Amino acid sequence: MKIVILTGAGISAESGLQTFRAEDGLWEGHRVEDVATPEAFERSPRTVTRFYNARRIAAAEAQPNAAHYALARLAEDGGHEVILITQNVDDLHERAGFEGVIHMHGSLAMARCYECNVQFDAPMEMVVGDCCPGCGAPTTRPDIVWFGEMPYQMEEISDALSTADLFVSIGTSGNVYPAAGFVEFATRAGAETLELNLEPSSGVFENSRQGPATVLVPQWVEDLLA
Ligand code: BV8
Repeated sequence: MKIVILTGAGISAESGLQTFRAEDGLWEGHRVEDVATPEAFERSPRTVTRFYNARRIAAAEAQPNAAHYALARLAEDGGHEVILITQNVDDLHERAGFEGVIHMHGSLAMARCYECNVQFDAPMEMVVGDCCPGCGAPTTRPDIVWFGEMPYQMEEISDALSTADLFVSIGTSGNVYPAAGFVEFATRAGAETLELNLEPSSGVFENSRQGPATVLVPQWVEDLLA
């Protein structure tokens, strides 16, 4: 069976990483539009750089949880073709052993030059004006897809969604597009759909289970591999 999985901040919540929609609508004390847009970076590059440095450190200090490990086990088993698309910018899926994660919103581990577009490993703490290892210009930024920017690997994602037998959404509120539209795309392409989330999201799924990812995901994988 070809399984396409989309994960969001909820799968990393039990690893101690904050999700985006805390009740006060603030995210690590910031409004999203003040730190996750190209305009924000233009307007206050130090604030945005500091914000991502703090999240890069938090992600490095966090540990993958049972949900991350269960997805790696599912892929390793080889009984099913598993494609994992994550909206998360942490590397917990990789550190749990999942290979070939599609980071559609970029990754804290990477930086890029907005002059020559070369991508490179991000230092733990980036500094505004750091020079690009490619062209030497002082034009480096976190390799994160901000609001208003095109997500990565959309071609690969469309191919996966149009040929999936099963689409599973884990730990995402379904607020941000185009990711929030994947379930509809998969449904139209004839896939079964399942949501594993703390509470129902805005998406329409054939099956939906509520609970913490560290309980639901290992259970779902065990049932599949049994
Ligand atoms: C694009 C990287 C087009 C940043 C992120 C008006 C103006 C401009 C744009 C738009 C607009 N209207 C709509 C748009 C499009 C916009 C959008 O969707 N906006 C929303 C707000 C309406 N989208 C974009 O701009 C995208 N690009 O459209 O480009 C384009 C076309 C042509 C040419 C150029 C461009 C780009 C969006 C990407 C933004 N970057 N992340 C960073 O991380 O710093 S988005 C960020 O929030 C995440 O990556 C994620 O995608 C998103 C939502 O977060 P979730 O993962 O869902 O987390 P959330 O907190 O919301 O929910 C957590 C869930 O987990 C909850 O349901 C909770 O119940 C559950 N949970 C909690 N604990 C647990 C749990 N579940 C299980 N177990 C637990 N323990």
